Amino acid sequence: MFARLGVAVAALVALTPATKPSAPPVLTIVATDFAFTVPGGANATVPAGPVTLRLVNHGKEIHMMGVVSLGTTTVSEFFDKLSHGGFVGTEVGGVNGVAPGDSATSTVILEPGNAAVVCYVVSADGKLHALKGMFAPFHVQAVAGPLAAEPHTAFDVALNDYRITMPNNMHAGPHVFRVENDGKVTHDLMLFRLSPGADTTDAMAWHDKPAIGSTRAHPLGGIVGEEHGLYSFFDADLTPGDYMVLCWMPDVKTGVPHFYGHHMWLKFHVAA
Ligand SMILES: [Cu+2]
Repeated sequence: MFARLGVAVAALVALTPATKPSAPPVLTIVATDFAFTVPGGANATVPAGPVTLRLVNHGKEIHMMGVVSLGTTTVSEFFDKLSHGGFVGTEVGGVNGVAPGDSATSTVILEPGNAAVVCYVVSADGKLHALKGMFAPFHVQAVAGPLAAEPHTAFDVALNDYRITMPNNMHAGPHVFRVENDGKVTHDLMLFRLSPGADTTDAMAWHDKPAIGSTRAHPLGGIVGEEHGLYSFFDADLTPGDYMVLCWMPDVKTGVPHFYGHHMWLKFHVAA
């Protein structure tokens, strides 16, 4: 009796090691004009909890990668809605604008179920990249043990309707930002490095040609739309200079991006 109990306790101890949570798994996705290559293809699966997404842009246009959590909704239902101008699912963030030849990283918190990555950049012909093929499904699997640890963050960014709040004592170096949406509507955050002499209008020129952008405002990723109450993370290696963050989400009534219609942008300086 006691011997049997001893074996059972030993087995339990072996199954629950007292180790600290691991770093999030990293999923590297390659963007081309106009497709996403996801490791595992149609069978791509990631564990629930924090997952780090790295977007590598091998295309000639700017790309981004929004993550939509679908639960039991199928990806074909999602795509059907999207191609008719509608939307279904929960926007949980993603990697925002990445220039050709660049890469950027973001960590999102995923719930089990169906999910998809989507590029919402609009080409010069007015067509959404997603509808040209930049759309890929993946599956989020429930985890029995502890979830991966969230990234250690250097800076907190708060998004509200319609304001961005972030520290103004930024210094150069690689940083992790935690971006929380405290507003009622969905917001995103795109980061630009401004060329010397460039001003905010250079970043805002993106409104007119998002697939090409502006040579005086270089995109450095950020996070794609996240809904009320959600948070996610992005990495940025900052050199000294001037930067700008802005929210690209369209207003629910007018369709005009928040940075344009609601002045939801912020310029900041990074010291050496
Ligand atoms: Cu916004």
